[in-house]
Amino acid sequence: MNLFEKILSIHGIDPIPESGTPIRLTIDQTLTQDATGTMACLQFEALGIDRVRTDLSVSYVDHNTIQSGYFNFDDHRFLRTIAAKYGMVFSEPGNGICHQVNLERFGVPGRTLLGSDSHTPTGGGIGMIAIGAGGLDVAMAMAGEPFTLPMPNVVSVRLTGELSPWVAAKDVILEVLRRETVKGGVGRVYEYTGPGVASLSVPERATITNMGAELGATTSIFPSDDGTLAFLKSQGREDQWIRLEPDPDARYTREIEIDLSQLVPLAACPHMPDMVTEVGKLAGTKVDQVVIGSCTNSSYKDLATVAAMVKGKRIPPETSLVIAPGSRQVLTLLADHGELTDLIRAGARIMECACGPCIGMGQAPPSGGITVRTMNRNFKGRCGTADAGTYLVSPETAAATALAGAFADPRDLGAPPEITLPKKFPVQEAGFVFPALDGGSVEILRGPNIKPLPLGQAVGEEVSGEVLLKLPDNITTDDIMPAGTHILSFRSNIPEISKYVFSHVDPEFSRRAREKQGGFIVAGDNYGQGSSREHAALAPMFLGIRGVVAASFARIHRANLINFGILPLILEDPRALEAISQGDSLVLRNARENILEKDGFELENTTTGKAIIVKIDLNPFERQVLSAGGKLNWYRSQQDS
Ligand code: MIC
Ligand code: SF4
Repeated sequence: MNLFEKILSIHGIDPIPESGTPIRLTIDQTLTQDATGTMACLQFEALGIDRVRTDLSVSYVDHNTIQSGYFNFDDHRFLRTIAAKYGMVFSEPGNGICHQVNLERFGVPGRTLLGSDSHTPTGGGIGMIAIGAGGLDVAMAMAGEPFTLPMPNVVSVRLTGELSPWVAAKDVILEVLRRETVKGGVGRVYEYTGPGVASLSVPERATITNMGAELGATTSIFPSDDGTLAFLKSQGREDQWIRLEPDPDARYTREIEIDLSQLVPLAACPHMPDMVTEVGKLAGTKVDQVVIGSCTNSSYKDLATVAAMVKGKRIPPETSLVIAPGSRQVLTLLADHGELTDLIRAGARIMECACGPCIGMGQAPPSGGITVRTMNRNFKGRCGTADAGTYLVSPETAAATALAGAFADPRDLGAPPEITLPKKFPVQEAGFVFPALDGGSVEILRGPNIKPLPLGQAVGEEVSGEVLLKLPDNITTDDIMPAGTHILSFRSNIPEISKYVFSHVDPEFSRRAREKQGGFIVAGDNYGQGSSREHAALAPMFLGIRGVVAASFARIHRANLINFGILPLILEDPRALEAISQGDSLVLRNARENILEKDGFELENTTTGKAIIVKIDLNPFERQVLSAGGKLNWYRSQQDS
């Protein structure tokens, strides 16, 4: 068995089914974050269960900590009180980014983790099956329901050799993205194997599994070996270690080989994480801003390396250097060891331990500017400035670039600094609130921005409407439901946030959808790539969107569409897109019967008179959920019957 299969079998999935077969995976741990967690908690509450049924559920506040206005603090207070009531651990604002903190504090090899954030696979760095999902799926997991997914194909990424000086884990995943592309991972798990694995620490492995999300993969995973034990020891959790490796004769659907010693510093260019080039080719191009942090690259080693590189130097005034440490533990260490002072003296701006600039929460670059970031996504506009270009690089390349004020290959800087990792990391109680055994008497505090959950419509005899928007390939959830300081404040208020659906693509979309009382969206390949935000389905549902007709869908977004009763219709022949225009009227007759029983059917374009053949690739459970108008409706109908 390969490692992924071994963990499935520990969780009762035995024998291992053919790829594509639905599997029901029991979930040991969940994580939620504030931007998706308020909805997940409202959904959990709607299930009517008195306490979470996982081994551990942690509610993090890390995305929206700006607190401009009462909205965010209201959300935080709601999350703190609902966590206490239902038995979740609460991680306070300022305690760090969910994935970094979860890895340090709670990650356990061989366990399963479901998180309402697409970068949950960070946990694969410590040998967990860690999967990102919509908030409703995570709420169901908190209620003890298994998570259903099609059995993925497992690809082996065989690592040989060792990284050369100045080449980093980030360059490994950028190389995988260069080869596999942003849609190459759909339906796949990337399992890292081979002799090169031992040379990578757990935080380095986590950088790689984190950004596996950009491949569209179900998850990525590393074995649990001596390096994993060393990491757990440093966190005072060695008792949670088990050795977990693939069998020597493990089978994979495909093998990719990467010789680590051949890699060079790489950068993903605007506006997709797979537009990868060598940093050397960009050398000399002036940059306005360098941002170091995010769940991909803000471990102690990452930031201590940056501090050592800038120590005693001055960042040029035309370039802004921003540092966002990944966790309170990392920040504490930087402060204790004096690296924080080195960063401050070099002119860096120090941010709170949170997602911050990664999700457009401040630190937007200047108009037409170039921002170089250690983050994982560079979608157009995500940084907060529509016409800026974001490049994704390693912390080493970012620091070299900040020092030069222009793209620079760190290999030109001589020998890299030697970073000694502490034997023990400071494990702290500050920042966490652990729940009491009985939360029955806790009062949940809700502010006026927390609005009730809207529900979807059951599918009737006919689903019809106008094509409200026609879009190209690779539309991201940042395109569908943008984030940023203003919009992110409305994650608990669907009527308000729905005004911003597609606002960066077509500012008139929301108004048009309301006027027409809903309709269809038409798109190319990989529709909905990127985040797990279910608001990208929930808000369109609120506007009356009944179906998306696309050449293909990204995994998490497809699940979110089904969860909220929006039909994910796949074009049998993507060339049929040419025959559909914005403004055309579409009708699906015998809708209920088709959804419940057929794999393919006709959608009529009543404007052109042409039939469009669509497929609907659903398992029996998804058919029930869709026809009920979403998972909550379905769940309630089960409780009533
Ligand atoms: C992201 O990186 O896009 C986010 C913000 O973390 C999202 C979650 C969200 O939109 O709240 C994700 O990756 O799932
Ligand atoms: Fe936060 Fe960015 Fe990571 Fe998303 S990708 S969890 S916004 S740091």
